[in-house]
Amino acid sequence: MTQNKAVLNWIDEMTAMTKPDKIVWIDGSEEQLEALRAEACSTGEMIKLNQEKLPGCYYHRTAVNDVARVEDRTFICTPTKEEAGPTNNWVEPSEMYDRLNKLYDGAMKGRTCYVLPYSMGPVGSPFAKYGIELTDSIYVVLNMNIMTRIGNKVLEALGDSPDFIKGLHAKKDIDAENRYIVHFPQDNAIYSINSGYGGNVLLGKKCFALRIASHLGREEGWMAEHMLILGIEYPNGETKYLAAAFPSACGKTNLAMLIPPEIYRKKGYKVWTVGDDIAWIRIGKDGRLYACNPEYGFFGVAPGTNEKSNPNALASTRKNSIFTNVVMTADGGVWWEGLDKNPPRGVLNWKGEPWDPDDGTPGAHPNSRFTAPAINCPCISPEFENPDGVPLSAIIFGGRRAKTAPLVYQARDWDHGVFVGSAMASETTAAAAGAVGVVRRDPMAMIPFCGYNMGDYWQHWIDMGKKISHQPAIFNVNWFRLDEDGHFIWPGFGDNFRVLLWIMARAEGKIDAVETPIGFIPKPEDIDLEGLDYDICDGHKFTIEDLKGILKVETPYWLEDLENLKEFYAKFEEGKVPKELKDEIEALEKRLKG
Ligand code: GTP
Ligand code: SPV
Ligand code: MN
Repeated sequence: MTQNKAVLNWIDEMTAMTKPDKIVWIDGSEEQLEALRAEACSTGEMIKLNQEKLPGCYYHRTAVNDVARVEDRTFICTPTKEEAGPTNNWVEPSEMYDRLNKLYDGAMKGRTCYVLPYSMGPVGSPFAKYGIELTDSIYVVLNMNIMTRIGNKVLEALGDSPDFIKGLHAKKDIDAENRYIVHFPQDNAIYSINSGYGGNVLLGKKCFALRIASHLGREEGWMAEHMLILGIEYPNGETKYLAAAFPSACGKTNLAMLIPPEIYRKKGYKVWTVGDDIAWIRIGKDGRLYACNPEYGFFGVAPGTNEKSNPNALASTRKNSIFTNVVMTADGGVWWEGLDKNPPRGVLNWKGEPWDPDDGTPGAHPNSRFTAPAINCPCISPEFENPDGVPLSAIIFGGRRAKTAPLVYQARDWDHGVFVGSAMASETTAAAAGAVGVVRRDPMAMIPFCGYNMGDYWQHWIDMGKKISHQPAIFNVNWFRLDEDGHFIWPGFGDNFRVLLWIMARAEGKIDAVETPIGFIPKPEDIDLEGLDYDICDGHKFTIEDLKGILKVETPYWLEDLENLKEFYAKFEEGKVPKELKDEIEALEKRLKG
């Protein structure tokens, strides 16, 4: 426990409001966690899986109305609406506190309130920030134990300091109408009520490490980004790092754990995973950008994960993991669409109903997830716990675009790169409640996660560029171009390594490229296609002609997209979109019409 007055007073205040029967401090010990697992199994909240096949693994189903982040119920309650900006939901803070106080009144009656101290970033490192989550869910405690560093060591590191992020989570009635995910950046506070699903309730993740942290980063001169971090080890033993921002369910976990094609493995190339979802980025003493993964585990999309697409992710889930909303088999195993081609029979679907694979419904929810310890990952980077992070040579933006965006292009310079990030758009996925497959603007993959006005966020990016002596090169990728029949053209997954090598060669100024109105694209012969001689689909093999097709800049689509981007910029208050970005959009239009 702790003598920290700020912590104790806040807990008194919150528990006086929520009125739990019991308060239990989570110390992080294996004995206490094991007792909680047993308790959750005794009430049916969790199910122990087959311990021979999946040692230390558990299963959980959320309510059927509670299976994804809820962006329309997520609020950034800054003192003024302008501080939250046009892309966030906003309610005046005192009005929101009134609403919440009513909802939380007695919300934990008959329940236990767990006090969960956690750290984002290695405890005691320059990156680390501490939080305490009060929650009435054992599922949350057990997931946070995988996703973050928890327990007494965090309280010790915090000492008497009042500098911690306050998080209050109550499951209440899982009532979708009264679900709230609320952030008060000025108070370092997060409130979550009426949900029990991942991103809504594991408050260290999107709520703290992105929404609150992006606000802190702006004030303190660093950045919190929705980015994976990976290292490429070259045959000479050197390792270079990059970070990449893709929207939810657009391939971060897959890219972070990529296994290079055989021809490269034979030469001695290797990819190391530093992070798969969030990067905190600071300026190092040498003037370069350094990135650290504040998380301790992976909360990954299950469907589509298999021995071929992402063997490292699959291996990470084989012990001490939690599976949410997947299929549970009769012998206590798990299954999801895309795991293999043999759907099991006599099983229960994500809703807990007997499921027949032939009935046309998915067995696992499309946003079903695994929670796996990062240390389980066979390719976890030796730098994973480096308190100073890893130096970035390149930053990649990307999205899911059937048309428009080419496979890869490089921005002209930092400011143009920030523009490219601001111009990101992607088809929506099952990671958030709402329609799937609709193109929406998603600058830097941060539209659901930026804790302040996105115009100010862009300015922060521009300003950071001015403060660093070595700016990483900035790129945009799109693995998701479709042909007329709706098939992916680019093979993707491990073969994305071919594009990463071009990116790194460009970042180091080692090869030429073709200048186009949108930036630099590869000479087709500079993307090595050796070994890409397998069937992608229906007997089709990827050819240099296909490559040329997906590298083409389709001017009419770009001009159309520019109009859409202008409308998006126009949503911002006068003067909020940085002048640098306005200059970039004008220059791009000129070059395209050139
Ligand atoms: P969040 O955890 O929601 O932030 O998602 P993420 O960005 O980590 O996405 P993830 O790697 O889990 O991939 C999501 C989906 O995209 C899965 O169904 C993958 O199979 C698919 N996917 C990932 N990489 C590729 C790729 O290179 N090509 C294609 N076609 N699909 C991919
Ligand atoms: C995402 O949606 O980007 C995720 C999953 O990584 S969640 O934790 O639900 O936000
Ligand atoms: Mn994510």
